[in-house]
Formats: sequence, C-alpha cells, structure tokens
Amino acid sequence: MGSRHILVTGGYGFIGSNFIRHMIASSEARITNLDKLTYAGNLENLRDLEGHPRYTFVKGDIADPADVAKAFSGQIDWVINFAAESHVDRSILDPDAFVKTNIYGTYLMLEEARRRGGEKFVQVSTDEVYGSLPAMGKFREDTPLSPNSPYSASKASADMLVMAYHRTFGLPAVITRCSNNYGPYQFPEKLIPLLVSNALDDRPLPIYGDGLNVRDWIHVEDHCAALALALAKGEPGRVYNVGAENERTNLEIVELILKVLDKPKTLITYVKDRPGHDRRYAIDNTRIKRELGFQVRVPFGRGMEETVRWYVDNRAWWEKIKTGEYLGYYEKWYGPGAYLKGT
Ligand code: NAD
Ligand code: TDX
Repeated sequence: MGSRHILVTGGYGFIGSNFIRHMIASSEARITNLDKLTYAGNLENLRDLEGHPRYTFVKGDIADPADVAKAFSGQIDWVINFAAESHVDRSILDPDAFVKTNIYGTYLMLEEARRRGGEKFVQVSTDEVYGSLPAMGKFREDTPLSPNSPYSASKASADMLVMAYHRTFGLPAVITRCSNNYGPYQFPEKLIPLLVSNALDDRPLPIYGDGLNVRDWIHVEDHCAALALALAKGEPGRVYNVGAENERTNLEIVELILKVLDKPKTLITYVKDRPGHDRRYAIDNTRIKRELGFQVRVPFGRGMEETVRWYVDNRAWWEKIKTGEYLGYYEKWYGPGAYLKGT
C-alpha cells in the first residue's frame, strides 16, 4: 500500500476508527481523519493514535464546503467516506441530519474530489439500500435498490450520486455495501453493544416484534480488510457487496450474549416493532471474493465471544456514553423510564 495519503471521513465512529487502526498497523499509509464529532464520534476510539506521525485529525463537517476543502488540502491519494448518520431508529425520530450528512455531505465530498482531478473514492454503503428479503434469496450487486427507512433511503441516494459522478465525470469511485458489523467500539444504540451493556447492568433487553428478523453479521475487522481491498484494487464504477455468510435471528443473538455473560433469559423484553422493520438481510459475497480475493477470517463464535468480553473489559468506555444525550434518546425511543426499569 506504499506511503499513500488517505482521507478518511467519520474516523471517530465505530467502523472508521477500526479501519484507521487497521490501516496504520498494516500499511505505511498516512491518514487524515475528517470528523464532526457528533454524538456517535468519540475521541476515546483512537486515543492510542494521538500524536502518531502518520495520523492527523481535522475536526469538521462533510456537509460544510469550507471544512471539506480544508480536509482535502495537500496531496491526497485515496478517499474513503464513512461519515454518516447511521442509526435507523434515529432516522425515524428525526430524518433531517440523515439527509444533510448522508446525501448533501456525500455530494460535497464527491464535488471536491472531482474538482481536484479525481482521487480514488470509496463510498462505504450498506446492504440496507436493497430493502428487505423474504425467507429465501440473497442480495447481489444487481439487486434493485428498495430502501425502507429514511436512513437507508439517504444511503441509497448517496450511492446514486456516487455512480453519477463516476459515469458523468469519470470519478474513479467504488461502492461497498456491507451487512451488519459487530466488534469493539460500536456505539451502544446498536443491537449487540446495547444488549451486552444492558445485560451487564441487569437492565431489560428490548427485542422488537417477534425477534425473528434476520441479520447477516460480519466482524468489523473483516469489513475493514474488505475496504482496504476496495481502495487498493476495486474497479472504478463497480459495487462490491461485503458479508460473512452468517445469518442469525435477533433472538439467537440475544441468547448467545446471555449465555456468554451467564445472565437469565428473563431479561429479554419484547417491545413494539420498529416501523418499516426489514425482515431479513443476506449478502451474496461472491464478487468481492472472486475479483478482489476477499476472505472471511473471523469465525462468528470466536468473534462474538471476544466482542462481548471487550465490552465487559471496557465498561468505562460505554458507561461514559450512556449518560446525557444517550439517556434522552433512549427514553424518547423506548418510552419513559425504559432505561431505568429493572434497576
Ligand atoms: P457511527 O455512527 O459509529 O459513526 C459515524 C461517524 O461519522 C462518527 O464519528 C460521527 O462523528 C461522524 N459524522 C457524522 N456526521 C458527520 C458529518 N456531517 N461530518 C463529519 N463526520 C460526521 O457509524 P458506523 O457504524 O461506524 O458506520 C460507518 C459507515 O458505515 C456509515 O456510512 C454506515 O452507513 C456504514 N455501514 C455501517 C454498518 C454497521 O453495521 N454499523 C454496516 C454497513 C455500512
Ligand atoms: O433495541 C433494539 N432491539 C431490536 O430488536 C435494537 C436497537 C435493534 N433491534 C433489532 C432491529 C434489527 O432487526 O436488531 C436488529 C439490528 O438492529 P440495529 O443494530 O439497529 O441494526 P440495523 O437496523 O440492522 O442496521 C445496521 O446494519 C446496517 C446499522 O445500524 C446500519 O448503520 C448499517 O447500515
């Protein structure tokens, strides 16, 4: 990977911080991280890289042209756009920031990349743009886009802009669409860290609907390896699905967590379903395996056990998050007193 200079956006979030650590450790790349530090951005996620000679942080907003121009200053070889509002439930409560960051912000990033002559651009997208699957079948790269939430609609919009910039202006852009990630540093609004941290405090574990919705889980480290391949070898104009062929119902996930933590099933609490809740996601990852040599390395059993242990060992990390803004969100979404019940 040589000593390339990579502009990463959203690098203080869950996947972005894992990606930056992965790239610093596995290559000679220099990284500039443009992050707004929203509620989901956390300086603790990259504390170990502060002062590192190959790491620079620029605080700023991808939806602000001046901030974007500042982050692009100097020689940039590759751009990877993680920055996004990423939680489906928050997009149901208030879609505004999703449209601003995910659509307009991506547009500004593309515009600056084009203006400067076209760096390789990887758009970190999601399988949610394809919508929901019935019991059979998988998402392929040619599956039509059919998003169901404001979040996934904003990501699908961004994908269309990325493709338009490739086709119209020749921008060497690639789109990756990954399934659900798990691993360390995931914000505890998402299913797995929410369940683990609640269980550790004997709080109720909210499960939507009948708990039989299916997600296709991949360890964040495998996603990061796929993104590194997309940057280095992805063919401009091409979409790559990323997944680990690992479908689980939400009930299987919660039962696994309770087993690792040795906590009772009575903590499981069925709550009202998410509106527009996608029933099933499943990724066909044939293309990225065949064309870019992607391989899944983290087996789900080991990955989950290590992940649960990480949240056990890093209680201070999530306890600091589960205050203030977080509690306000939790009560607004799950109902008054929902967080404190059971304490
Ligand atoms: P996250 O919510 O943990 O982190 C998002 C980061 O983006 C934060 O650091 C935040 O401060 C930053 N950010 C938000 N708005 C910004 C703006 N306007 N300008 C600059 N920075 C901004 O998200 P994540 O789970 O790490 O997801 C990262 C990307 O991967 C997203 O684009 C998401 O759609 C995609 N993705 C996530 C998953 C998953 O399972 N988490 C799966 C597939 C794809
Ligand atoms: O409290 C909960 N109870 C529950 O049953 C929460 C937060 C979730 N769920 C269910 C909803 C989903 O079926 O668990 C499943 C996973 O939910 P999330 O963690 O919110 O993920 P999901 O909606 O599948 O979206 C995730 O994967 C794709 C990421 O948040 C997105 O950013 C990514 O694009």
